[in-house]
Amino acid sequence: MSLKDVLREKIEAHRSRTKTLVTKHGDVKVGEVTIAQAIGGARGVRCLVTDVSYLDPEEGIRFRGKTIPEVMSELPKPKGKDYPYVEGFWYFLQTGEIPTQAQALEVVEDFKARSPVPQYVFDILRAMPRDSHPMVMFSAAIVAMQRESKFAKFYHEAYDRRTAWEYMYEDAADILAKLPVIAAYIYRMKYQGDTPIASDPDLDLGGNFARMMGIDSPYDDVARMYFILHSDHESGNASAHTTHLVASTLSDAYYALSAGINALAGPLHGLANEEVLRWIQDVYDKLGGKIPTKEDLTKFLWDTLNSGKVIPGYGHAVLRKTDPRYTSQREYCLKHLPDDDLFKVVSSIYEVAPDILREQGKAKNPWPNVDAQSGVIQWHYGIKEYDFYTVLFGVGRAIGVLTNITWDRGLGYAIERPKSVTTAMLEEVAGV
Ligand code: NMX
Ligand code: MLT
Repeated sequence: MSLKDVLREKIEAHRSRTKTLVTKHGDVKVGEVTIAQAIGGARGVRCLVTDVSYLDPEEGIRFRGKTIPEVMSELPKPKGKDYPYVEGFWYFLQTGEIPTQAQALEVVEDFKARSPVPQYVFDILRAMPRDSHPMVMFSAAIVAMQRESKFAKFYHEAYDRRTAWEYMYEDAADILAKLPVIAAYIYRMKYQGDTPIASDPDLDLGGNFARMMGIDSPYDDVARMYFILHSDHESGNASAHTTHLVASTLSDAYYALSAGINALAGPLHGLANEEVLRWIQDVYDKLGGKIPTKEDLTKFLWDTLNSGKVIPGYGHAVLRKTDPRYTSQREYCLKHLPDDDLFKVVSSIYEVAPDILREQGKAKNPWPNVDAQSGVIQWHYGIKEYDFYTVLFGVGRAIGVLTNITWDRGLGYAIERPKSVTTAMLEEVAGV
């Protein structure tokens, strides 16, 4: 059975569960909302539903019930490689089933057919000021392709909510297959003297991305690892939530993903991986190029906090332990680049930052998140233009959010529209 046939079975089987919950148990409370939550970014409010991934504060992320080590070991891999096919991971996230090698390869072939990017996208990118942020270019390229949307066409010509997910899936797969081509094009155009590299039809998504970036093995495995690790973090994070919100209006996947990418571009969200490198380079500059010691880092961390800024790469809205995505990338570094100077600096920050954040007493989670470690690996393989890092995060994040909006349509989730209240109403409830 093809991925889409498996998905059809899964979605149809799941619909009755959703329907029963809404029609028979719709009044059951899942939680309550406090004033602090209403003002404080809805932290901890349980009002989103997804089965694609779940984030436990202590354990970290599970994709379709599996931990990161389980995903990395159980999914099929290209011959001689350490990390799974991104295409097989897409199959897994969409269906919840581990694909066989043949099923993963079927998606590899399907994505190849979907990967050509319309020429007008390159023309648009080339017409933009070269110093536009790469996230602006990335988001613009995605929304520019909206005219290709099969969902939008279906909506206007023959809309039927029962089959709407199929068109959402088509758009989702079309977009994901093109994103590595667009990301690599932006990189080569903007930072490598405008020297785009053509894709290789014999390679999988990770291998092809490394080739189009112009970086040798093991960067293909780095790409697979990176895209999988950044794919999903349940539904409440800003990029996933934005994508879901926009798609809930029956906007298509092009509009929705472009919006989600814009959310990812905030420094408190995905842009933090760029900020980590910016912060470290700033420390180097202030020390005249000397590698900072733990004492130097302690001083700079306090200076950062005392100037009212956050320590990028540390803290989390949900997690209360070291992010397993940080740990997974750290393990990669320990194996492949233990002597890298930047890795040593990042490790030293890990040794001092949690105590400093605890002493400062504000952050609820003093531990590192995914962004604290990801830049080191990219830097090591030659991507020193750190404002590009969030684009890489965006390619990965697309896997999760596009899966989520496919299921949103499959299960007929409603347009999102929470209720707002006024400050006076809160004061009245609080009795002030
Ligand atoms: N450095 C300094 N202060 C911090 C940090 C940090 N790393 N993390 C949290 N705080 C502060 C936070 O700014 C807030 O201060 P105030 O009361 O003055 O507004 C206070 O601690 C309480 O915040 P929390 O409840 O612990 O965190 P919240 O859920 O509001 O925010 C983050 C979560 C991730 C936005 C926050 O920890 C942060 O700004 N971290 C640094 C940026 C970062 O690494 N973002 C990437 C997150 C992962 N991603 O890829 O998206
Ligand atoms: C993410 O991957 O989206 C970040 O860790 C932020 C979050 O989960 O809130």
